[in-house]
Amino acid sequence: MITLLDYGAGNVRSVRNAIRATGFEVMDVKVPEDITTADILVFPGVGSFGNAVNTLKEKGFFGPLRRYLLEDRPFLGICLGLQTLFEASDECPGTPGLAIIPGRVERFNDSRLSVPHIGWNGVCVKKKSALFNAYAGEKLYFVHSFAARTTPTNRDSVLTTTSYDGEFISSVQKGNVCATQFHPEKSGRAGQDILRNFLSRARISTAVRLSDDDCRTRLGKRIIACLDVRSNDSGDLVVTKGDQYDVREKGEVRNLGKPVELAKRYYDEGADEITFLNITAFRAFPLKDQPMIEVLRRSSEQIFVPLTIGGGIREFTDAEDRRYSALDVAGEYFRSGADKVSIGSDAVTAVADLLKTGRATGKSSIEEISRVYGNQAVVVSIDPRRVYVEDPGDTDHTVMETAVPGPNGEKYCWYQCTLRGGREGSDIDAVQLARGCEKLGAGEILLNCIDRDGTNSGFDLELINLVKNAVSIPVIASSGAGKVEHFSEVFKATGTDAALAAGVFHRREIPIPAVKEHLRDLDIEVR
Ligand code: 1PR
Repeated sequence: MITLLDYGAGNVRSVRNAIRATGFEVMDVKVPEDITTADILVFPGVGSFGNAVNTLKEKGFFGPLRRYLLEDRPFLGICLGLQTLFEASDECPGTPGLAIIPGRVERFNDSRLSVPHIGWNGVCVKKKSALFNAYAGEKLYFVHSFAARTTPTNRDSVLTTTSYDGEFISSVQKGNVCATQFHPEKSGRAGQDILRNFLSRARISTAVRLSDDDCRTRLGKRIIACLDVRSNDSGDLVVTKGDQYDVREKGEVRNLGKPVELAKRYYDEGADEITFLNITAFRAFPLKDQPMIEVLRRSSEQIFVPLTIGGGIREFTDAEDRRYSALDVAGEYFRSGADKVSIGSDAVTAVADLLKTGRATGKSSIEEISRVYGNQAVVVSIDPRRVYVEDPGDTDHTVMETAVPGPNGEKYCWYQCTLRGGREGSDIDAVQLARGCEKLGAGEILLNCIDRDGTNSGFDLELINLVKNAVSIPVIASSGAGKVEHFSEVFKATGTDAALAAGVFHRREIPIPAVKEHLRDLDIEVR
């Protein structure tokens, strides 16, 4: 029986599912005594350092947890569960951590790198430990903006390090107290092995220090499979795919498969993440859309890479006049197994307000959700389309000279953001939206392109460069992939952090392993 310390806010469903998949049962900490009586305690911190420590204190968990750790009892911290073991964090100066390991957690600080550090990176093993039994050097999944560094005082507890802006601590072990900055529950089969190694030993044997060889790891470029999901005319939930967002063929909604089965296939093929977009969620209250919640629940039981869900994340009032905030909607998705939510239309509205008043209200969906679940859990999905102009002076928007002229030979264009899946235009351009969302606290941009969607003609490199250069959060390039060369092209020609595709995967035109193999051949780092 594994005791899970869930202090309420986060997505611990994926941790629970991953533990169960290794054959163990899980019970939740409900009262402080549950910590005292635990045999093996797992703490997957979620949100921010300050929020985590303060919530532990409010619930009366902080003292018992610290005693449990000082007694050297079996413990696995994940992500913030590692960071809170340190003395303090720049994320919340003045709030002391559990102080089990000496040192301070710092923000990544290199303007050339995307922050958060999201994706699959390696680890350099500094100590021999049962935790990494049978570990064969696979990449593991990270998502964080802050990290601890090796110092002379904590060096003995450092199990592995990882390279990003220099070297940071990616796992620690002090006696029976272990913690990982990466997410074993989201790191595919390698992560499952690490979790099993920990859980199957009530006592982890003392780690033995290895030599201090120079070792560097590299963050991989991510390949994401995207499933646009909606009901077809018979009411069945199907994966569909449009041409420039039109998903109907001869009047019928295209049916390319069942969501959970298809997602599982992509997981087995080696997709680094799976994204579900509930593409008609703007029409109805998404929490009434139980099939979508069920898709998420079932997927998260069998898929151990990050799951993102988008569609309908905004404020709603239902037929009984009950109000649901965007945070309520997102919370339901997180509890059902999502690791990130993706906000489309509502992000345009939030940034329009921001631009109008010049200040953030703290009440937008992006701000509310990132405050509780952390920036890394909030993706903004941009649906832009090109608007051609003859002269840059014809508009106030960020205009770009393009190598792909318009229908009347126009050499300039700007990217108009749309709402409701391209059905409604806005006066916000893609650069304004991306910058605005970053300011409001989004952790990542999913950059679609209506002009390229479903065309198989390649990614819109001009758009991707424009947006990538405007923000420091990671950008996922989307729309237009038609052959493996399009993936290498987008990684070589832009700084994009990930590439997402739908049609080519659904129609089995390119298997995901073929994409990875092609990228590896060109020395582009992938998992
Ligand atoms: O506005 O918060 O409710 O979110 C709605 C979400 O649904 C948005 O993320 C929006 O992008 C998405 N969406 C709405 N309508 C459509 C549609 O296709 N009719 N999907 C749609 C479009 C893009 C992709 C596609 C890529 C890659 N999303 O899903 O996966 O373009 O395609 P390809 O590789 O086949 O070219 P809200």
